[in-house]
Amino acid sequence: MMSRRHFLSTSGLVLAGVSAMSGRVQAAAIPEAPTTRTTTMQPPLYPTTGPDYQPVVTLNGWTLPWRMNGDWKEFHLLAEPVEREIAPGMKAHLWGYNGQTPGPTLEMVEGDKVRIFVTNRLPEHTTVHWHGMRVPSGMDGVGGLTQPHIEPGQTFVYEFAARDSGTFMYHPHADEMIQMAMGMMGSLVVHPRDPSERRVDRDFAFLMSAYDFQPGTYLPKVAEMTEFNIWTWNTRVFPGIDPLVVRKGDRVRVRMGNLTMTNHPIHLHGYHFGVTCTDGGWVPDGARWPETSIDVPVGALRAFEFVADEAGDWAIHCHKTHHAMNAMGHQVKNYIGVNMKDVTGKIRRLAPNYMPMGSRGMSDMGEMQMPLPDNTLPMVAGGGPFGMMEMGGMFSVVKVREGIDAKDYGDPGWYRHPEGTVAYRYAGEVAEPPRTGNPPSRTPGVDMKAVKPRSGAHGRH
Ligand SMILES: [Cu+2]
Repeated sequence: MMSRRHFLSTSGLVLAGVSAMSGRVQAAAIPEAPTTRTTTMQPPLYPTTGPDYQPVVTLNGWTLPWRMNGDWKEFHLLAEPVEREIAPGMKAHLWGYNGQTPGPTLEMVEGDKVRIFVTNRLPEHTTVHWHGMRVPSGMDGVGGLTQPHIEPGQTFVYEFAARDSGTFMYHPHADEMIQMAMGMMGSLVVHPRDPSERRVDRDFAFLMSAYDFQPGTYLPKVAEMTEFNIWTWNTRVFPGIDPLVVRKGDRVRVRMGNLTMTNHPIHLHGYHFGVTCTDGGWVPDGARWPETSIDVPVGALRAFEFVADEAGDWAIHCHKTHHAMNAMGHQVKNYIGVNMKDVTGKIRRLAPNYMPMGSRGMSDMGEMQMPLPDNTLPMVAGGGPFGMMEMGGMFSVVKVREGIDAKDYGDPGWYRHPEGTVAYRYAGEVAEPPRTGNPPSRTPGVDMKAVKPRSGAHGRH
């Protein structure tokens, strides 16, 4: 049995030790937890104290304001249920931080002493893991392993030094499958202490997450393993994802994290970029390699950089074609070349719920006024300056423009191509190409009326 006196002295020692190390704070000193529900990209948060840096811009998101308390940089994260518009026409009931999913981006500077208050307003316990950050073991946020879980209503305090600059993220390490399938995650960026080090003019950040929504519902299926149908950047899909607006000549960095359960090869048009950062740190200058697509593995972050010397509207998207597409795209049968008018009745008798893909391809889908259930999105959407883009999901546009302001991230509209620089229609005659060998047995575009069933195919005469 521990005597009261012994207890006091040991706990006093423990407290003194922690206090010397961490400056443990009183409950009354908790900073505010700002929240927002807007899905509009918030302007970058320029530092007002400490070293200068070029802040990141979070697609359809924001950076969490902090306060200085002595030499501690203090943040307050609020884990809570949120409502997120995935794109105009679809809202989702998810979990996140400070009114949003993903949570606000946390920005700090290499060497900062950081104190992060985490208040749990979820219906179940949680923790926060600082993915990629080198922190003391007890600050690593693995529920049950390095700390007790944060029960509903409780507030925990994380304290560590930001040892390395780079690209990181935060997410729960408690009931991971459910909490990440519900949208709990956020970006975390540590800027170099020397402002001239790895300086860029524009620095974009987003996290990839995937959801499984039955069309017309507001809650995702959280136990799904493979059949996700909403592929998002910062819990938004095209055409709801902010463009990456860039001034011509800017040095641009794009930081991406992957908290889905599959890899995403992210492809940028118009540029060759250098892969410059992973969650393991900066790629040394001489080891950077050129790419136009960078595969972001599961549970990893990648950043690439390029100098925006080519004006234009440049697509940036996941190269898995099903990931640049919204819900309902995956049960589709292939009816290319089939005259649907004649076979619709027959197919409906066999498969009452078939998805009537167009007989010319998927481009019909965006234009068709398909009756959709409430609160869902067409499989492909997005009107462009020349027509429908037949895209959804993980797709956006890097808009490089001459002469915009250094701090202007507003959508400049579609690119106005210089005269004579757009692919154009040839107005002359096109002769039948000479061919060798046997003609194909079935030509695309064949009318089903002309396809005679083989006699006896169904055992009848
Ligand atoms: Cu993908």
